[in-house]
Amino acid sequence: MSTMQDAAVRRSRTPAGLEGLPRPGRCLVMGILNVTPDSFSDGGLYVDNRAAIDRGLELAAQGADIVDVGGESTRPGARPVGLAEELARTVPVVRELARAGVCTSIDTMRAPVARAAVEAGASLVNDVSGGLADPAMVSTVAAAGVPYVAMHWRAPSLEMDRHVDYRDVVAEVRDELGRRLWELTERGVDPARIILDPGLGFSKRPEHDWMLLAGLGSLRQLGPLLVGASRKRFIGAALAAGGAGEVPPGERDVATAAVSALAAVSGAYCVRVHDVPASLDAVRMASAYLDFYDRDVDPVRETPVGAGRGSHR
Ligand code: PMM
Repeated sequence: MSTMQDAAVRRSRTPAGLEGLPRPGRCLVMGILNVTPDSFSDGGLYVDNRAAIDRGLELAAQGADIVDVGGESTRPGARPVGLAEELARTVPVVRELARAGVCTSIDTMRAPVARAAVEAGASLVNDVSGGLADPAMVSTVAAAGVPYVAMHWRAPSLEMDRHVDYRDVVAEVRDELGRRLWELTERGVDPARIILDPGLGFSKRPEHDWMLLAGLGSLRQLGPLLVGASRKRFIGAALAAGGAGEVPPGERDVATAAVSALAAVSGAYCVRVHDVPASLDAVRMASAYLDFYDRDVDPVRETPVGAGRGSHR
């Protein structure tokens, strides 16, 4: 086969896409919009609804395929917000962005917030608890019929750092995600709408995050993957390697883009990031690279992206 034919085959094997989400033929870029006073890197910047809407429009103009609106910080140790407060922070922002034609997702663990956001126009529910925090979430997303991100999660923010023991983090996260997938499907969520997420930084030490990133090829066998590495501690720690402590969150965007490229080359369906332009360039480079990837050298990557879906469909 010629190189160009090779490239065409490769192109045809990029993620087919999920119903209702953009299909640019490369790894999607989800822009983060935290409407919170206390998120770890952008808390307090967009607490006001107007400022949040403007930032969401800016993320979309920068090329975000999806804008992810969240009203509750999930950083380790964060305290939960009241339901009314979370609704007030997120739903008007989702409504306004959706009205402007922006593909929007809602980052919530609460069924009533997911339901209200979908009614306001959200195209996807992003639940860091994978349906474990609110017993009503699974039936809510099953009824809503929108794509659903189920992240690997072991405990609420206040306790997550007490659940970081793994013998083989990739195998355990794969098993735990596999069980979530089975249960979600059993309870009526369309498997073709499920995106899984290894949950970097959630009940993980920095070395676990790196192992999971390096193990994406194995996790991908379960189905499409979202990777949320942006500005997280494991990046700050790796940048400071050789020195003391961590590079601060605001100085982690270039490194985040590098991780986005690695995730995309490993077959991630979507990366969730604060700085959209850098990661968009990164996933475009990954896509161009994959077009000419020499599969003879690495037959593992030959598995078509999303092919693993057959294992749960
Ligand atoms: N990380 C955060 C929040 N939401 N959602 C998914 N699906 N995956 C993640 O890794 C994830 C998430 C925490 O980061 P932030 O405070 O910067 O939003």
